[in-house]
Amino acid sequence: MNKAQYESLIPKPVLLEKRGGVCSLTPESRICVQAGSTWALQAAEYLAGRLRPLTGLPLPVEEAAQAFEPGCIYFTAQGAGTELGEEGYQLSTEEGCLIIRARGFAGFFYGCQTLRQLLPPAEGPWEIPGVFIEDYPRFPWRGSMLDVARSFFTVDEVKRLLDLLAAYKLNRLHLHLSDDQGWRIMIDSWPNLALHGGSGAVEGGRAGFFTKAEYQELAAYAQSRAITLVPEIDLPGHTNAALASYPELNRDGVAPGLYRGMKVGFSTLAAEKEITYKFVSDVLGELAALTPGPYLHVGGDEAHSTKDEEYRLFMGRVQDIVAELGKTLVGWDEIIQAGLRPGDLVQIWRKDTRPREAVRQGAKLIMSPCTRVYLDMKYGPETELGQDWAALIEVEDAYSWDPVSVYPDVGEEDVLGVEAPLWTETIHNLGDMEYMLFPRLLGVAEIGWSPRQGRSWEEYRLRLAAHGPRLRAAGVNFYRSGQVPWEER
Ligand code: IFG
Repeated sequence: MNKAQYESLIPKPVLLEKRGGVCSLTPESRICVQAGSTWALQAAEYLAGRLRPLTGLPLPVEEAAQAFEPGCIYFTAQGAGTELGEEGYQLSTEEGCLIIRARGFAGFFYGCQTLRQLLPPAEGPWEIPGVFIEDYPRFPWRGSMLDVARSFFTVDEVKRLLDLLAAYKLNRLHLHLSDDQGWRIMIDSWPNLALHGGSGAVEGGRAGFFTKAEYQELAAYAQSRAITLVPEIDLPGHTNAALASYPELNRDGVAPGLYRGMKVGFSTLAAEKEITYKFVSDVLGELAALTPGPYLHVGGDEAHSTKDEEYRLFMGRVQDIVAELGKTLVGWDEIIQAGLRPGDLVQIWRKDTRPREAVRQGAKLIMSPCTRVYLDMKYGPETELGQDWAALIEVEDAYSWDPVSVYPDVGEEDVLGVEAPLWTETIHNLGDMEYMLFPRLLGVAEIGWSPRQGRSWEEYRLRLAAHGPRLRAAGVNFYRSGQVPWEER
């Protein structure tokens, strides 16, 4: 049993006790599900779908047998304590079989992700080392953001990202669907947004847009991997693609051309025009109807061309619209100045923002500090891709920080979690996306999931090194940082 399978688990479990023996998967092995548990059955089917092609074993999924049989995998809710919550699980080898105990789909699903990492990355023997694991997340919001507006990414590419997020127990994918350079979702009542606004991109980027069916396909795919899609329509700034699509949205009634540059802050909706609020209401209404998750992200960032008073007026009406849709509002930290409502979520990204003010108004924080988790930032000066305006972010920089210690006056209960954005002004294809996200995103996943105490770069870097063969087996185009002694097995 190579140690890697114990010591390359990412994110690190809350509790792991090594035990003797193994659970060996053989042609006789079955995946058994407690009768009546639809969540367990869904997770078991997912696991079978992943292990059959990997191992070549039949691994039939059946209703749970009474007695536990060696070489079998069991899913059951019995014995799953309340401390596990919705996303926690217990995974243990007992009498040569493997048992996953959980209370909800996410728990069973995350037990499968850990089980996958306890099996070898690519070759047999398919043995799970004797182990007892009890595990559950520190934060409920653990995510990444893909900017499909500067440069578009296809349904299959987003599905690939969702698979990789799920492997590390990340449970939010924020899709930045609109910006100056592109509009990426069809809105039936304003079709030109996608038809015209989706026909451009940043220089060197890709044009395109999701049809409603494609967006719903992504939302369903995410849900089947315990991931909630968080759609963003950036308002009132970052709106050149919308303004270019409808002259009547513009203050002077003249539509600007499509924009292919990299500047920010030059565009704004006209807060004094009533049509602006019909536009916002129609767009968010159609998007809300498409989105199974509870969140609508309304952007709010870098509205440098919107007067402060106009911004406050505009954001107040947007909050009314989101509330009427029964959704939870998310916004970049500039929305703090517009006045928040209890339950709003504020995504902290800037160095000089005031999170205490947001918390005082009843908001919760999603931590995305640009100097730590803006993964469009270069690793180092030699990185060709990406930008460097916030910081150079090597693998250690993205790992060695804590969401609760970024600001002195923010406590554990104020922070909902962590999210690593990937802006795509310079990232135009899947390979480049993977290169910038991996391996830094694994560290973010650990920050979001694992206990704060005991976490250290010195220990993590060795675990990440041992995890390298797993990234390679998954075909991930990851950056071989010189900070990590990669095991090139
Ligand atoms: N800031 C802008 C993004 C993107 C980014 C690139 C936010 C909230 C710089 N706004 O980050 O649109 O241009 O690193």
